[in-house]
Amino acid sequence: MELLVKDGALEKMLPEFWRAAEFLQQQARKCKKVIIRYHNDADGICSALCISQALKLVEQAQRQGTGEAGFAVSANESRSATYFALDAQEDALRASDAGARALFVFVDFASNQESANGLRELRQSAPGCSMMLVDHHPVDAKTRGQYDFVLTQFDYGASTNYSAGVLCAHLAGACLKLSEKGQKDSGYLKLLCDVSLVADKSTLVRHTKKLEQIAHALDYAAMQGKQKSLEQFKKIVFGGPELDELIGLVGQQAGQLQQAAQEFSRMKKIGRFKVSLIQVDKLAGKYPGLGRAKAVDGIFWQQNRGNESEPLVAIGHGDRLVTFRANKAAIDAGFAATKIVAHIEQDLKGALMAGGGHDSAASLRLHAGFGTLVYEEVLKMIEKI
Ligand SMILES: [Mn+2]
Repeated sequence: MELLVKDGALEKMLPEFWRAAEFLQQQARKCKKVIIRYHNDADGICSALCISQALKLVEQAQRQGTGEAGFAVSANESRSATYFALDAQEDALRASDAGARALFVFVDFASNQESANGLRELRQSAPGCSMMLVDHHPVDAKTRGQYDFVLTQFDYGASTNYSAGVLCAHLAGACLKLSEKGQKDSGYLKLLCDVSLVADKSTLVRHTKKLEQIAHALDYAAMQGKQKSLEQFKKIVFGGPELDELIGLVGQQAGQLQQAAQEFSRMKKIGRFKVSLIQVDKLAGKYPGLGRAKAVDGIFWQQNRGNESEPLVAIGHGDRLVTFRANKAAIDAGFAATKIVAHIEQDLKGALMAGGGHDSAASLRLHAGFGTLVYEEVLKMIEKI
């Protein structure tokens, strides 16, 4: 199998991709129904597209080769990094609809500690189901125990500089190879892989204008209105009128965010970092297709442009949310959002509903009224780095 990006850890993962591909195909055949659950952003969407493409071809080959009935594949978004018990109840209904066992594939989310409950609920409500995780976020030990198979680069010494899409593209590549259908889809997988890496700000790929446009368009489309089908997302990836229209909307939004940066953020030097303090509640509901955390993301990348060598951290703070973004210079200077999240999880447990992410981007969702307390604690921690 051809590697789609050059990276030492990825090469070491090759046998793991084969094992994961075997697992995915075996379970898909056995369970008759595959339910993909993807994080609702460009990386999650690229990941789901990779897996569904691979399974489609595997299923076709199986039907044509053996005359057996195939399996069904469906996909549903998750708007949170956490898989909740309520999601599990919904999924259990979907599984029972099929009148059979189901294989659940979770991509780009559901690896944090808070997801363990939801996964346990799924195990109970959809008896006999099989559960697989493909994610580049740190996998909590307890949560990991809920899965039948976990594919993560952390087992091979790589960092979160990966995307879930790079893992899914190689998993899909291994599936296609196993079903001997490979080559003609590798261009598509490569594109999805690269878009996902650009979307998650990875340095493993060159950020061309075209890749950035597709990544932004997917992010925008994901947040707009009702859930879209994977077919709709696929059209955006391939370009054409859908992509052009979204590029226009993304451009308008960038202008609005530039203005928001002036109105709702202020810069402060804290310790060794330049910190952009953003009033996140002021951003709520203002930008079609952008939640508060994503709006902070947009402002942060605007402020970072042209100043990449200075350690910049953005903190979006509101009544129920504290969210972080950091550029590479800040990470190199010692900033790690995961350490802050872990500290809050331990010391201000009562304030926290859910928290997670990686060192350069993470969020804390809080119970109402705890915003100021947590925000002040975060500032103190940054000063000490
Ligand atoms: Mn991701």
